[in-house]
Amino acid sequence: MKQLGFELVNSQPVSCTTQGADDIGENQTAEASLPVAPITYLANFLPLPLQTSLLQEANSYQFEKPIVTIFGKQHPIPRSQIWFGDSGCEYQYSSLMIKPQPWPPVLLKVRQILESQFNIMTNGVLVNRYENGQDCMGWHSDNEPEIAANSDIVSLTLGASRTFVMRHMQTRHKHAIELSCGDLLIMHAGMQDEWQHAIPKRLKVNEPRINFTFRQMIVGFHQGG
Ligand SMILES: O=C(O)CCC(=O)C(=O)O
Ligand SMILES: [Mn+2]
Repeated sequence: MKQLGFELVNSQPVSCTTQGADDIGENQTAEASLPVAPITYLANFLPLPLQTSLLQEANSYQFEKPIVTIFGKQHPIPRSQIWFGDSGCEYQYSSLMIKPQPWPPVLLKVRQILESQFNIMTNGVLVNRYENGQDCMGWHSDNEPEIAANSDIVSLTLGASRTFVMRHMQTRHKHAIELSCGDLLIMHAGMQDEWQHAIPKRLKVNEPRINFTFRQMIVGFHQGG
């Protein structure tokens, strides 16, 4: 198996493999070091007390499972989600227009930590709740036009570990990284242009996972149009 790696900034080594999203076994990983995908991975970034209070707060979020139309057929998305953001930060997702809910206090604190520690400014966060390993997210890039060009997207994981897979759009090389409770993954500029990512099903996972992707939106993008 050919091993490739990631750009790692102030981070611990990651495990990766070049197999596909569907054929990556749960125990098949290997250490890698070559810089490839423009990401930064910080294992166990969020302090335990903040993990606990954020999980507690997330229990009160009003998650929804929107119905999307794919090739003319209607499907509920295979996870639930909620969008928090500043005023003027509407998010369009598979032809659905989602209005931002006001920031809850603990999530706002995490946003401020991202600003102070990394100088990463965000004004919206998509929270995805994967009930168990049946819930998943298909291949995609976060390349919607309302996301500020060349901005970083920061992903924080709580709860169950799940595999985050990346696929280079041109070479089709694939990598996988296991995201566990408290881990932070920063997708830098270029990631959404050159790579897709996904969360494949993991039938052995029985616990919920909550993922927060903090984004910088163009304020007012969907207003007046
Ligand atoms: O759950 C994850 O780690 C990925 C979430 C994601 O890709 C997204 O919200 O766009
Ligand atoms: Mn994404």
